[in-house]
Formats: sequence, C-alpha cells, structure tokens
Amino acid sequence: MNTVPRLTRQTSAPKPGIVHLGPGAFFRAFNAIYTADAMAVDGGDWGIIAVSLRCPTARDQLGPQGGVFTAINMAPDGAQYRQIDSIVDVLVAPEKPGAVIDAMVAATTHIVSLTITEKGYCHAPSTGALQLDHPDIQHDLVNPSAPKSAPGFLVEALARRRAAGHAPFTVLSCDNLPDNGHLARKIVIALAKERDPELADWIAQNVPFPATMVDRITPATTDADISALAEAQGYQDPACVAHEPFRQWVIEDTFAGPRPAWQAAGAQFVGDVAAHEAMKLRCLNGTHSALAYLGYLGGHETISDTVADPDYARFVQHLWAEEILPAVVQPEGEDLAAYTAALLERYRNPSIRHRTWQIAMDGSQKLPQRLLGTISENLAAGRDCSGLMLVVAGWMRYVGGVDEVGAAIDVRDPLADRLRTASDSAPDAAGKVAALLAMRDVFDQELAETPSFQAGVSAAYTSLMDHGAKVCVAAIA
Ligand code: CS2
Repeated sequence: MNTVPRLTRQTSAPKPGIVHLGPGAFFRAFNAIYTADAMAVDGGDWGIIAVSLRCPTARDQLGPQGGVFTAINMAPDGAQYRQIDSIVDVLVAPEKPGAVIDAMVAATTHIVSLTITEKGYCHAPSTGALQLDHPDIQHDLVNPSAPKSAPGFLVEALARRRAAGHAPFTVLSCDNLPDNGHLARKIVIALAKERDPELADWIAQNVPFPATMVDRITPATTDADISALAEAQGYQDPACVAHEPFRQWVIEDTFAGPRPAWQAAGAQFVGDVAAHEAMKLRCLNGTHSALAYLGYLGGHETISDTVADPDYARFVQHLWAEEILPAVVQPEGEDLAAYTAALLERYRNPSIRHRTWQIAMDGSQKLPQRLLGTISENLAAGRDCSGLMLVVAGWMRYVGGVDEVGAAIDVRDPLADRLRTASDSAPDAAGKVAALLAMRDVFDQELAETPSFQAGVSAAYTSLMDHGAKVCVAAIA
C-alpha cells in the first residue's frame, strides 16, 4: 500500500488568462514557472489552462493535485524543490474538443501559447509549408468544430472570436523552430484559407504571432525522479519535473492585449528574436542532436555521459569553433565564445540525466533547422563541415534501426517507417545515403544534390560502419 500522500493545492487558483497547448515537461519547467514568477511580482489573472492534444497523462497527473506540481532544480551540487501553482486546469482535447475551444474563445483568454514540438505544426520541415495531406489536417478540414491538430484548434477558436466580435488572442509559439512565430502564422493562415479566405485575411491583419527563443534543458520525468522526490519531500507527485538551473526566454514584443510581466522573471522582450533563435538552434540544439546520434551509437546513455568522454567533448568544441560559429551571427548582448563554453558546462551537469535516445527522437523534424542550414551555408562559403556531415551520417545510421552491436534501435519519428524503408532499399552506404537524401521533406533539393555533401555524408557513413562512432568522432576532434 502506498502511504506517501499525494501533493494537493494549498493556495487559491489564479483566474485563467492563458490557454496552453502541449502540457509536457518543458512547458511545466519553463512557461508555468515564468508565469508563476511573473504573478508573484506583478499579480494579474494569468492562470494557465493546459491542453493535451493527445493523451490524458498530464490531466491524470495534474488533475488530482489541482494543477500544482513540483519543479526540481537540478543544480550540480544538489536538488532544490519548489511547488508551482500557475496551472489551473488541464483539458484533454480528444475527450472534450468543445471545452478546449470554449476556453480559447473566452474573452478572458489573451494568449494561446504552444509547446507542441516540431511535428505539431503539421508542416514540411524542409520548406515550412502546411501539409494539407497530413491526416490531422484532413480531419480538421472535414470536422472544423472538433479538430485534432493545433492549427485546427487555433483556426476554429479565432473564427469564433471573430464571429463573436472579441479581440483576437496572441499566439505564442515556444517550440524550437526558426522564426517559430512566423511559422505558426503561416500554418494557421494556410489552414484558414482552405476554410474561408476572409477569415484568413482577418487573421493576417489582426492576430499577432510573436517569435520566441526558449531555453531550459528538461529531460522527461522518470520514475526515479518521482521516487527521489517522495523520499526527499514526503509526498507523491507524478507531475513533477526535473530541470537545469539555466533558463532563457527571448520574446518579440508584439502582443494583441495584456500579457504577464514575464520580464520581471528575467524574460527579454526584444524587437527581433531571429538572431537569438538561430544562435540557440545551431549552437545548442545542433550539438544536442550531434551528441544524441553519435553518443547513442557510441554506447552513451545520456548527454552528460557522452561529454564525459574526452573525444566527444573535443568533438563538440570542434563543431562550435570550426563549423557552427562561422555560420552564426552574434546577437546583441551575447558573447558566442562564452555562450558555447557555458553550454558545455550545462551538458556536463551530472544531475541532469538527459537520454541521448530522447533527444534522438523526431530527427526528421529537427535536422533542417539544427544542422542542415549550417551545412548549406558552410558549403556555399567553401568552409569545411566534415564534423556536421558525420552527424548527418550518424542520424542516417541511427534511423536504419540497428546499433553497432546489432541490437534494434527504438526509432521514434513521424517518418520512421519511410526512413527505415529508404535505409533498407540499398545494400551499400552510397545507396542508403542517396535514398535518404531523396526525402524532400527533410533535405531540400539544392543541398541533397550538392556533390560535396553527397560524397561527404557517404564517406562518413562508410566510416561509421567500418570503425564505429567513437573512432569517427575522435578522428574529427
Ligand atoms: C533537445 C531540446 O530534445 C531535444 O531535441 O535538444 O529539448 C533541448 O533540451 C531544449 O531545446 C533546451 O532548451
């Protein structure tokens, strides 16, 4: 029998002002904390109604606790615990799509924020265009009032706000995508156009979609985290989330109405987020993916284990210095050398058990903005990028589904089946690489047809097969 009591809400809930799609670990460790901090300093009715677009897990975890959860700050020298009370309700969209739309349409809702991951935008990662043939988009075109996709919910809620004469809400994308606000806008307008061109025009003229750069390393919560919390604090909290101390939020200041005083919690409001976002995507997420594929293949379970291996630490430093920073513009207020040095320290944090397997997920949706843009720019400028081409080969090796000791890899990716088929379609490295490069939703034609890229990735793939990831990484560094 479990005698440890469940965490419950002790404070009164704030009135809701935000609807958030995607109530996962990152949202809890990031948006929910910034918003709690902003309300602590400046007040306001900024309670968050969190919406899961898929499964009921978040509701089942947070619901019995009145939305309160524990944030565990994993400093290298130990954990600090804090209860966060900004989430006021959790809805499960497939159970009650109407309740989700009502919450978004409510005049008290000023912001709809998103952490739906790359694939939630239903776009082609290589071009950013809405995939009208995506099954969820097809569904939403036929069933606009009971949608499945995030774009479907946004379009329906905005249509109803327009019909009711309410001001629009601000759509705040917090996903790791370049110019995430522009992407969200493009996708929502493209879907609205299919329904009603006048609605699309109204959205284009009235709805702000500020871009953001979000950063906090937050691994998926494990049973070990939940047990350690129960042990340390004497209560049960399956909704807890363990995160690194660092956080950074850069937001384009174009809101339709009021917003929380996130700046009081350290968020930076700026005119243009693009340079910050490019820096973060290329320096952090690019090397995260690099360490994920090559670290996993080399037998490393987490990012901190991977960079504890000196060859991998040298490799990631080489990537930054020689192949990534030459393709990054320094944003105002940042120092790129200090930024990447601090990143290595963040990766080394042994209290953060961020699995290489977790970061390896959804590579088809992540590669273009994390790695391929940097590679294209390097090739065009005549700069070496053999390390980054090794990473692309590592991803290709990974999605083939068999690791270096012949064990199956549990590849999680919306295109997993197509990737496996492409990889299996040829017996040799050059054939496999060519079949994968032909996937236009991942590789744009220009890059895929660049001979030095084809040759570099094929050579790296062959080396990975012959020598393994660890040796290839050491050879570059
Ligand atoms: C990671 C990110 O899982 C991944 O793909 O690269 O979630 C990363 O931890 C965050 O962007 C850090 O801000």
